Amino acid sequence: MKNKKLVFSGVQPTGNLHLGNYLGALKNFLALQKETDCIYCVVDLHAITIFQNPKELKNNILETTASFLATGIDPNKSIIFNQSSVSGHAELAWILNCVSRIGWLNRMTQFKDKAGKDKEKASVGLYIYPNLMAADILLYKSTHVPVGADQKQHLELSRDIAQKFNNDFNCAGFFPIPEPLIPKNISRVMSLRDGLKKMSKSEESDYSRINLKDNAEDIIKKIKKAKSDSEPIPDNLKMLEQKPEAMNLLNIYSEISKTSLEKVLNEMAGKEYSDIKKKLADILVSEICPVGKEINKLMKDETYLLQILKKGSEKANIKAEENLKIIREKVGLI
Ligand code: AQP
Repeated sequence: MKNKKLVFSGVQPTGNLHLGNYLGALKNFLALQKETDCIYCVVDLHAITIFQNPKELKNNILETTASFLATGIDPNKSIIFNQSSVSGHAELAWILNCVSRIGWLNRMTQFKDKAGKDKEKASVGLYIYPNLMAADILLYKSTHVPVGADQKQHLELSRDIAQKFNNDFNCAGFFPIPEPLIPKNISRVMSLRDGLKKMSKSEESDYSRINLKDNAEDIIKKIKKAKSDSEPIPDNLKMLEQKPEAMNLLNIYSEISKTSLEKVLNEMAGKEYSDIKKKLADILVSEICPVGKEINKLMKDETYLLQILKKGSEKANIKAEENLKIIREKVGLI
C-alpha cells in the first residue's frame, strides 16, 4: 500500500533564525501545509549536540516556535512541538544507532565542518546526530522532508537507514524511503560576507546574515554593506556564476520578488550593485519585518507558546507510540 504523503521537518533552536532558514525551510513548510499533513518540530535534542546555555536554550525553543507561527504555520493544521517532549525520538534513535553503520557516519561532511580540527573533543551526540535525524523522520513514517541543500547528505543517510531496517527486519515498505524537498531556485542562501559559505546562525559576524528579527534599519545597513563586485552587473548567467557574492544577492532578490534570475539579469545588466541592493533591501524590509514584529509579539506570551507545544506534543506522541509499538515488535523487543 502506498503511504499517504506526510511531511516532517525540524529546525534547531540555536538562536536567531535567518533568511537562509526562511527561504530554505520555513517558506516551504508553509506551502506544504496547504496541501498535506505536516509535522514541524523544534529539534532541541539536536541543538544540545553542541553545548547550549540552559536559559538561552529555553528561550530559543520558544522563539523558534514563535517563528513557525509568525511565518504562518497554523497549529490547527500542522503539528508543532519540541522534539524532547516526545521520548519516542530518542528511543527510535537508539534502535537506528544499531542499524546505521560507522562507515556511513564517517562520510558526513557536516560533522567534519562542525567538529573542526579537534574531532576528539566533539560530543558523541554531534557524531550520531544524523541517526537522530533519521529517527525524527521515520518515527512518523514521513514521506517528504523539506530542507535546505545543506541537509541533503543527512537525508540520503535517512534513506539508507530506512532501507536497511526494512531489509534487516524483513519488512519491505515498512518505513517509506523519505524524499527530500529542496527548493529549486535557491537551495542554499550564502553569507552576505562570503559567497562561498552558507548563511548560518553560528557565523560570528551578524553582518553575514539577515535575521528574521532584524529591524528595517538593520536590514538596510546589512544589505548596503554586503559584498558584491567592483564591476557592473553582468548580462549573462555564466559571468554571474563566477562572482559568488553577486550571484547570492541576485538569487535572493529573484526568489523573494518571484522573478526569474534571467529576467532580473535582463533588467539590471550594466547597472551598479547599489541599484539592486536598494531594491533588495526594500523587498526584504516589507517581507521580513512583519515576521520579526510578530515573533516579538508572540514572545511576550510564554503561556500561549507553551500551550501550543504541549498540544502539539500530545498529538505527535499518539502517532509516535502507534508506530513505535510495531517497531519494537519488529525488532523483537517485548
Ligand atoms: N543558508 C541556508 N540556506 C538554505 N537553507 C538553510 N537552512 C539553514 N541554513 C540555510 C535550512 O534551515 C533548516 C533549519 O536549519 P537548522 O537551524 O536546524 O540547522 P542548520 O542547517 O545547521 O542551520 P544553521 O543556521 O547553519 O545553524 P548553525 O549555525 O547553528 O549550524 C534546515 O532545513 C536547513 O537546511
